[in-house]
Amino acid sequence: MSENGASGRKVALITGITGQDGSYLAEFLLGKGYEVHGIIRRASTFNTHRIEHLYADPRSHREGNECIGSTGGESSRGGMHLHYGDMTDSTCLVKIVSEVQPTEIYNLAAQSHVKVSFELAEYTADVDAVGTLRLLDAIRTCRLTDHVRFYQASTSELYGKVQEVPQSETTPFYPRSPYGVAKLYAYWILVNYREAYNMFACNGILFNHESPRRGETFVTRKITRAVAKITLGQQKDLELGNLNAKRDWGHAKDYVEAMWLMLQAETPEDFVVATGETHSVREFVEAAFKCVGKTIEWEGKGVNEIGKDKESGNVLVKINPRYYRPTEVELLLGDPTKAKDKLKWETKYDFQMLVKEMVEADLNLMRTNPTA
Ligand code: NDP
Ligand code: GDR
Repeated sequence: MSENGASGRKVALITGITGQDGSYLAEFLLGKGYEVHGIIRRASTFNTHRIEHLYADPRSHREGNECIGSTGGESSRGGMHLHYGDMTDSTCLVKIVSEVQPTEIYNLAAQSHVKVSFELAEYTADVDAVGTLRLLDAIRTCRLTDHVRFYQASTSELYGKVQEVPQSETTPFYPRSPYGVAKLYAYWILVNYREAYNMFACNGILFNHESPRRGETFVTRKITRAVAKITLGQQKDLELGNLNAKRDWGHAKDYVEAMWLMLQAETPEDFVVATGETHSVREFVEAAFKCVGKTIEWEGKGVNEIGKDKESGNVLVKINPRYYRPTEVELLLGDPTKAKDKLKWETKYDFQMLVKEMVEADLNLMRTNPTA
């Protein structure tokens, strides 16, 4: 049994709590009776829309948010505690870890967009690679290495250029973007700290996972938003890049449970979390349009390829090369056998359920708020 369980304290600190995964993880841990602390960045507009429902009174949260902005302190509402901080600022990380005395830390904060990382390569390395080092060192500075369990949001982007299919914990890494390379550093610094300081620290090598809370510029959400807007007459067509890239897409709700399971295990290990099924971007487009009764027919090749509505003949999908990446990850397919066997992790969602939930959520969103 974990040390956390023995001491009875269940205090989680989540970096990246305002993101897709952070919001589902916070919900999940609050449901398990954890005291949940999150690190948020100061932004010029509210960046807490994904976690507002976790506050007893969202209006009072906003006041609280202003309050922590002016005092530099902490906001606590509805069982959740928020702290201003940033992965680029080691002083604040030490201060927060020292104050919170967490039993579990989930490091989800990242500049997480692969294409953007080619434009913001140094910043991505600072946040995703050195940020992880800063947080691990904050734990050492606070003398908590024996008392805290650490989860690192590693990624299937580590595999990059195809070396082996399906990809498992033993597949060699070959990242193909500044994001992937930054995450490779984070992966190995965690392994090093685990071995050097005997820390309970795990890499979750998670394959793509999506949900209605997915950021709007990732391909799945971009597609489901466009399908909703096209259906409601708010948008004409959808521009995409590489339709042939294949991804192993799961649901974020299933994946945050795997994060937690890793930290409840007897020993700290690294795990692949995936569905074991892969689909192309093209297949995702077809499945999403099918949810609104449209069949897509493809014509042309490369940048000239188009996707037409079979019934009306209207062009609904076009290629725009600006969405191509300088180096692409063509095929991801994970082998989740170890997580299933050792953690007893199971998925509740399949591909069709995921696509349907995302399309329906975006239809509801665009009906009530066409400018969303
Ligand atoms: P999101 O992009 O939705 O969320 C990223 C979070 O990190 C946000 O809360 C963001 O804050 C925060 N953040 C960004 N930069 C900083 C910084 N400098 N300091 C503090 N916080 C920062 O990502 P996901 O929820 O999808 O992913 C969570 C983690 O898992 C990421 O590390 C990602 O790289 C990794 N991952 C994701 C996968 C996926 O398919 N979703 C698969 C494998 C790994 P703000 O809201 O202010 O922008
Ligand atoms: P990915 O996700 O790069 O796998 O990283 P993304 O949804 O951005 O791209 C998936 C694939 O779709 C292709 N694609 C497009 N992508 C975007 N964003 N926009 C487009 O218009 C478009 N057209 C085609 C891409 O080229 C790519 O092949 C995500 C992030 O969450 C990472 O943080 C995480 O580590 C990995 O998943 C696992």
